[in-house]
Amino acid sequence: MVKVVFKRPEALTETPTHYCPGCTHGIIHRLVAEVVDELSIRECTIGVAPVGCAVFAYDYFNFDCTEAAHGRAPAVATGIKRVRPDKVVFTYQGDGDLAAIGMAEIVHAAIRGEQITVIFVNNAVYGMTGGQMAPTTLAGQYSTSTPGGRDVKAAGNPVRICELLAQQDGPAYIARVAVNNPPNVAKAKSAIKLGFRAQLAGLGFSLVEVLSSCPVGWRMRPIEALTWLAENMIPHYPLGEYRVSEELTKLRG
Ligand SMILES: Cc1ncc(C[n+]2csc(CCOP(=O)(O)OP(=O)(O)O)c2C)c(N)n1
Ligand code: SF4
Repeated sequence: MVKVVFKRPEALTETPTHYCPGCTHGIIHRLVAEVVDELSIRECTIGVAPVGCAVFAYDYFNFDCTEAAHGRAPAVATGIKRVRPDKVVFTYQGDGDLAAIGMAEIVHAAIRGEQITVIFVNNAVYGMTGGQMAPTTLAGQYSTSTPGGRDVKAAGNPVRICELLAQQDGPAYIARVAVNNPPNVAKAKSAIKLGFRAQLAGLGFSLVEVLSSCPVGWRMRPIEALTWLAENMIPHYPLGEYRVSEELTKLRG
């Protein structure tokens, strides 16, 4: 008899994704799906898809999903969770969605300590619309709207979301991870799982920022993009846990 050692998570449909070759959105989808399977919450999970490249996430996840326009995913998730506290509700948002048009929603949801989990995919550009500057674009970084590199005097400084939200009292868990190599992918999965566990235990808001590549928007080959992420994004966006509530610390033992 053949032993199965690797298979598609039940929480992913068999739909091929539309992501560009080398894009790490697909890895992050898989991690979320594996966590949902391992926590046995597939039948009570509701995802909220964003604008941006993950707009079709509802086609790829094998559980209930809805769509929220223009950064409003945390507000939509808040409504769903308050009406159905028995559901596990998460948003999946890019940096343009979350840190630009949706900045107010994410800050207020975190401050209120809404019982939702946020998967925040930071690839430092607006991927879907052509690789323009996002709030997270690094100083000096090329984008289609900063062809000479981001000039912070003209465009402001890149925003660090974990550091910003970790100052607030509402969040139970705030962490930043990356998916540029296998050890980091494993750590990313653990953080995503803890984010969901915080919600399951009713401990408050949780957000996991995932540093992700956009080889097409960055005009790089996939492997070059992963190296660029490690050498440029991680120094500016340090990985680690920025807030772990006391209750969550006890829960994870
Ligand atoms: C108010 C507003 N301005 C612009 C747009 C166009 N728009 C749709 S997706 C998107 C980029 C989203 O980028 P990001 O959230 O970083 O996700 P990615 O595509 O990189 O995964 C933009 C600007 C919009 N939908 N709403
Ligand atoms: S544009 Fe960038 S973020 Fe969007 S699918 Fe392609 S590589 Fe991924």
